Amino acid sequence: MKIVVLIAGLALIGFIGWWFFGKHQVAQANAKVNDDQQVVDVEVKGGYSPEVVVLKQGVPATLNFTRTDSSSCLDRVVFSDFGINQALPQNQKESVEIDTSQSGEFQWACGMDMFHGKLVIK
Ligand SMILES: [Cu+2]
Repeated sequence: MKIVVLIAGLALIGFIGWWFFGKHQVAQANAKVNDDQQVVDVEVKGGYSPEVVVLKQGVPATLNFTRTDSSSCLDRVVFSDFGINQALPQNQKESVEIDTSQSGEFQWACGMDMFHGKLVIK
């Protein structure tokens, strides 16, 4: 009987550890850089995937947003630092051009500022 309790205890500790550390992982993607263009695909479904996009400074960048979520909450994407506020029709790939001349971290959000993503330009 003791061994069962011990195994159950260890399993629980393992589960808590997995849960705890799992929570801290954020989907991140580095842009694929070809010659003088970099492109990242972002899926919009209950948030943004990836949530953090790393871009190379000085290389023109395109983010391709595809909203598969039917929620109207996510039907616009706003990059306030870049003056971008673009509609995202459902199940359609929408390209957003990003000026990468400045390095830094820039947030993007849905039209209501509820869901967020982050650009890291370096
Ligand atoms: Cu929203």
